[in-house]
Amino acid sequence: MELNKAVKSWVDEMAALCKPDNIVLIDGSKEQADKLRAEAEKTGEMMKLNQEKLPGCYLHRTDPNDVARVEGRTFICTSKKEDAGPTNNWMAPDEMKALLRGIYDGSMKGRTMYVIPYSMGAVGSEFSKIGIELTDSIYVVLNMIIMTRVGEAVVKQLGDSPEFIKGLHSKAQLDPEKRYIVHFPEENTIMSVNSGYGGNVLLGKKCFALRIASFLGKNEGWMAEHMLILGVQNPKGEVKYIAGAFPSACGKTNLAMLIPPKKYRDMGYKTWCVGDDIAWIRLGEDGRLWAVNPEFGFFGVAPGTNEKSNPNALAATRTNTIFTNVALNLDDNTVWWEGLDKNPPKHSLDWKGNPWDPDSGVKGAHPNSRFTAPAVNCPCISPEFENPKGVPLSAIIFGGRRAKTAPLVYEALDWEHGVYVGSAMASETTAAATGQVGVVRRDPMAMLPFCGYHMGDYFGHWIEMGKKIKNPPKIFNVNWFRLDDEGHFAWPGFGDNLRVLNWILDRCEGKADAVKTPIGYVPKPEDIDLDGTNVTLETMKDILSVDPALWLEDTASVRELYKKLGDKLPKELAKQLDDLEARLKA
Ligand code: OXD
Ligand code: MN
Repeated sequence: MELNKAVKSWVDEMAALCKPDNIVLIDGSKEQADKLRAEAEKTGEMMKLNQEKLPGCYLHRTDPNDVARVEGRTFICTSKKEDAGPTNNWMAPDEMKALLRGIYDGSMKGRTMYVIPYSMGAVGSEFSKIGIELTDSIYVVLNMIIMTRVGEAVVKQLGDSPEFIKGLHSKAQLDPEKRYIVHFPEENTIMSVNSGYGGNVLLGKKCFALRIASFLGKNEGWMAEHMLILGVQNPKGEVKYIAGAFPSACGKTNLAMLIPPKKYRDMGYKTWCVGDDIAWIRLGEDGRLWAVNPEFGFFGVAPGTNEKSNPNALAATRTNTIFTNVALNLDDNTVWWEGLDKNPPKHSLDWKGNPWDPDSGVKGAHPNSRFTAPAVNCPCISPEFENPKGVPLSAIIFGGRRAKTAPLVYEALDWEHGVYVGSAMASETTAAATGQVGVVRRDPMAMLPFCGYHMGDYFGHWIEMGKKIKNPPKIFNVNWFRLDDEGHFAWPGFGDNLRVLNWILDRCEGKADAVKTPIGYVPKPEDIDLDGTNVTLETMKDILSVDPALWLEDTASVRELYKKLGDKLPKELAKQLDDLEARLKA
């Protein structure tokens, strides 16, 4: 396997900067991966788990100061500041490169630089794009092998082309003060340094497939979105696809792998996971939107994953999985996390590797501990997962965690109103990013931390796409987290969310009724099937209700966000906001 001239010359340049002792090209072979696993075991970078119970599984612990994405240290370095926009950190590219050069200089001394050729999307698909990640971490290599398609086939596909996304990662000294996750969208380049945490260092994921790809998508007329893709198969055997954007850790992976309630399984319903985190979406010849999941695995949050919440995800983690920052059961060399079951191991180490007492009040697993699992392990992985053409979208759903404001589900009036609904998304913060937990923040399309350019231009791109789509998917908003007056979740969620998805898909086919309200079309309480739940019609009425006063508070906060975007805010959205307020006041 021979790298082309463009790749070689960039690798040489980066090697001259980072000064590794060796350079190793990742070929995608099992032999090489086995060798790397053995080496990581020897150095303690990874720990082999019980190979009878968890064949091919390993545990890794990050530095305790390095357990989540660092939004404060993530930069979009476009040549003009206004192109990065007010929601991204920015520094002039030359200034940033000078700063980074100092940090990378000699950072790989005594280490090996691994060269990972990888494809986001099935190799050779029209949707797909190629990246090369350079890293001094075996953990990164082994994660990238799970999360992307790597090796020889990718090099062959790239051929002589200089068109690849450059990604340079060095753990350096894991110094949080010198930690930078930097994107140069105009140069197809990502530079990540002083971190070893997945979201910062698996450069194919958030950095490439969202930040760089969103920028490419805007210029090339497609969309890179922070969305799951789910197929719902009805008893007639027809499969309809839904893409959904939710802020981090809002039950997105659970929805992507939803299991229908028993009644529905008995009727013949099935659900298929195409993707749990990212969707690349293009306009098809039929005038519909088509989507692929560019990833090859799942980088899921472990805590809360269990037999009830997500048996498919749990099953996916039983072989060839890398666990990061979970607790280690010393009795049988298996892993544990909060919410896995009610039996925390008695004899164990916590995520930092310290002896752990479950009764101490200290958590065994870090709240943002993760599993990196091959997608093919998932029992409900879609037969279309590898389809190079993707799947056609019937609906797009936006969601968030709102105690009171948003009803269980509503449908946008049309595409432009749907773009407004996405732009107005909001949720409580979680542990996936560093910072305060439990604060409501606006997170348009769940892209706030992942948009590689000005958010106003991003909204504009959505509006422009809408003008080109002859058969657009309908757009909906869901809120599984509405609370009742006692502060309990009023909707059972999980598999029962299929009842809501069915209403959504019926709406797409003109088969379900709705009430037109100021915020959009809301189901009649009796239109959502409650048979087999203990939700009463009264409760359903309550969680479908819309309080104009609360909504006017919300629109005021959307107005603040819009103000920040200045004259890049599309006039269509400004009008949507005015119109919504007028409808709410009427
Ligand atoms: C993630 C996220 O998927 O933070 O890790 O969104
Ligand atoms: Mn995500």
